[in-house]
Parts: sequence; structure tokens; C-alpha cells
Amino acid sequence: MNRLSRAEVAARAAEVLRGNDRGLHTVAAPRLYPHMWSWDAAFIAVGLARMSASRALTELETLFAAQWGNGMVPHIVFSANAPLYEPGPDRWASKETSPHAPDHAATSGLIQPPVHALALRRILDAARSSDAAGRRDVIARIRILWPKLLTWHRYLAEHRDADGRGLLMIYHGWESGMDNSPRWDTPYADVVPEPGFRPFRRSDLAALGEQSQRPTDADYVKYQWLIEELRQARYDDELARKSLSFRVADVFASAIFAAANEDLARVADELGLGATDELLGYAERFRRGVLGTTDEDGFAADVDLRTDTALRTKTIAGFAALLSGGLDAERRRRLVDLLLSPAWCGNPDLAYPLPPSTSPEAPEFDAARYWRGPQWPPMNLLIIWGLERSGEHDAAERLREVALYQLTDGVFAEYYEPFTAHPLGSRPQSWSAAVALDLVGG
Ligand code: 9WN
Repeated sequence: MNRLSRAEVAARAAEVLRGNDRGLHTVAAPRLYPHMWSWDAAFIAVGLARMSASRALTELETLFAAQWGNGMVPHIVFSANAPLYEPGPDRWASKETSPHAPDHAATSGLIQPPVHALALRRILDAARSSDAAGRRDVIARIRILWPKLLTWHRYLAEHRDADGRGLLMIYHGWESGMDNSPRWDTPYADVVPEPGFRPFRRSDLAALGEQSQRPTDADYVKYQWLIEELRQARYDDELARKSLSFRVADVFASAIFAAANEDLARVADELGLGATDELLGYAERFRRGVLGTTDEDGFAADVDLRTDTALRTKTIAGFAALLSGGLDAERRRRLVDLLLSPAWCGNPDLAYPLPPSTSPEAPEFDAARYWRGPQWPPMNLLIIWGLERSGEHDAAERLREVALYQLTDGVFAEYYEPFTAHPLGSRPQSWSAAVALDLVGG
């Protein structure tokens, strides 16, 4: 296979982002995901910041323009005249169903992990190297956007962690961004659609033309049914947290949230925007929440909130504490050793020593199917950031090099088969291109 140089990979990645740019937003992928996705937008902004801080900020501005009245940031913002994606706006019927949904945008009614403040901080850092006028413009716009991120964080802290345990509650596997991860197998076993429920047509299989890399039909019926349940609860958190048949504390999103609160506080501090104590308080609360689920190796667990039981699957989410921080030095060492061990990046059969989404030693591991085994570029980036935040700079640097090398195939696939390095899923996927730009740096 021909490998691109660092300069070539950056140029190709920039070309992909330009090709997927629709003016004020970037589609997650042109055919499979022809709209804006929340956490994709954050990763895309991180990549765009390497090209233009101003354009990167536009990405977040567009996303937050679709924020709901209660502070929720929807996981999809639909574009008009895009190829078919199901569930589309009619299925969600958010405007008709919730008083909080915006009038001017068609959106879903779920969330995704709150990576946005991590992106905002990087945009502010990038703006420092712009010319004076560009810097002033970006900083003025960050001042306008920042309160919306604060409202988003307040929504998460108040409505998705109502009892203050420091873990975010999700109502759907899609909210974790890791849709069919084995993390959710146990809770999904209790999601049973009503007899007579009519699922919609799957647009993903037609767009991809490959079934073995996507969730199964049985999974999909459950995904659709949960949307129905959420709609019946009128997207009302009070009702949803009592009635949904999927209610789980997502430890990885909680760790991201801890880090995001620190970054939002840092932006606030640098620009004199206030609320830093509040944000650092959230960071501490969620750091403790994550740490409370860890075992003797520092490996974290989700919690099934319907039964209050820990879900101890061997997925990449177990490394949450790298992102949240707070492990003592000995357990942090053990967690990094675990990450580099044969159960994970050190597995001798891997094409590249990068973290698979599920441990190859886990019984649920499936090398080609979506979140059940493949390596995902944005996950590599999150783990790298986690190592950096934890002061594990050597491990971070090594992973950075390998993660970039994987992307020098120039395909920018959505995910990669870990043993063959075969590109899988949609391509070119915007966030994979964005990750490449960030890894190249500069
Ligand atoms: C459902 C857009 C999104 C990512 C998710 C990924 C996938 C959607 C789907 O694509 O989810 O939200 O249709 O499968 O799992 O992480 O944000 O790239």
C-alpha cells in the first residue's frame, strides 16, 4: 500500500473536510451520515482549528444554533435536501413533541458525549497564532458562544445526573456514540418493542452496501423502539429518567464531561467570563463519579441504572479515568500497563498497536462490526488526550505516531479492522480526516 507523507496526509485530510463542507457545517460523511452530528462536529472543529480557527468556530456556532431551550444539544442537526437518513426529522418529530425544541432547525432528541468544550479550548489556542484582526474576531465570537456551552453543561449536570452521583445518564446507546458496543448488550436485552411496532427502513445498509460492518437488524429495531419511547415521554427528562427501558450511566461520556468542564473553565478564566468555580465543581463531581466505578487496575465500568449494577465489559470505555484524571500514581501506572498489554494495544495480532473498541480477548469481540472491535480514529485521539492529561507523555507520543500512521493510507475510513488494517464503514469520514489534521499538528 502507498503511504502518504505527513504533509500529504494533512493536505488530503484538508481536501476531505473541504469536500464535506456545506458552508456553515460539515457533514459527518457524504452518503451514510449526510447531516451534522454533535460529537462529530466537535472533532471536526478540532481538525478545522489546524486550518482556520474562524471556520472551526463556525462549526460549533452552527451546532449550538440548534440547541434546545432547556440547554440540550441534539445529536443530529438535519440539513435540508440531503440524501435519505433514517431516522429522519419526521421520526423524531421534535418540534411537534417538545416545547424545548427549536423552531428554526430540525433535530433529533438525543445527546452525544460533550466533547465540545475540548474543541473550544483548541480553537482559542489556535486563534493565538492568527493575525490580530482574526484573533479579535474569534475571541469576540467565543465570548458569545461560551454561555451556550455553559447552558449545555448545566443541562447535563442537572438533568442527566439528577441525583448528583457524577455519572451521566443516557437513554439510548446512540447517546454514548458507541451504538452497538458490548457495553450495552445487557441493558438492551431488556428493551422489548411493543408488539405491532413498525420499524422504519434502514438507510444505512443501502448507503454502505455492507451488512457485516453495521449493527444487526435485531439491534436496529431496539434503537428505533427507544426513539418511540422517548417520543412518548415527550423528550421530557423527568419522565424519561423514570420510564425509558434503557437507562444507563455512561462512564466514558462522564469522563469526557469532567475534562470538558475543566477546559470550559480554562477558556472562561482566560477570557474573564466567570462561572469557573461552578465548572470546576462539575469537573470534580464527575471525576469522582468515574473513579467510583473503577477496579484495582483503574478500569472503569458503566452502570445499569434500572438495576443499579455495574456493567464490566472489556471495552475502550474502561479507560475513562485517563480522561477524567484523579487516579493515584500506582493505579494510573496499572491502567497504562493494561492499555499497552496484549489484552489491548499490545495484542500481537494487531496490525497497529492502537486501542480496539473492544478487547480482542473479550468474548463479544468482532473484528469488523462497528463498535464491537474495530479501531476508531477519534477514540485514538481521546485516549491520547487522556494519556496527555494524565501526564503519560511517552505513551501518548507513541500512540500519536501510530494513530497518524494508520491514517497515512489516505482513506479516512470511519473505522479500521484491527488485524488487517482494512478500512471499514463510511469514507471519507469527516472526523477521521479531522483527527489526522490534529495528529499532524503544526
Ligand atoms: C447514529 C456519525 C455517527 C457517530 C456515531 C456513530 C454513528 C449513527 C448511526 O455515526 O451513529 O447516531 O447512524 O449509526 O456510531 O458515533 O457520531 O458519524
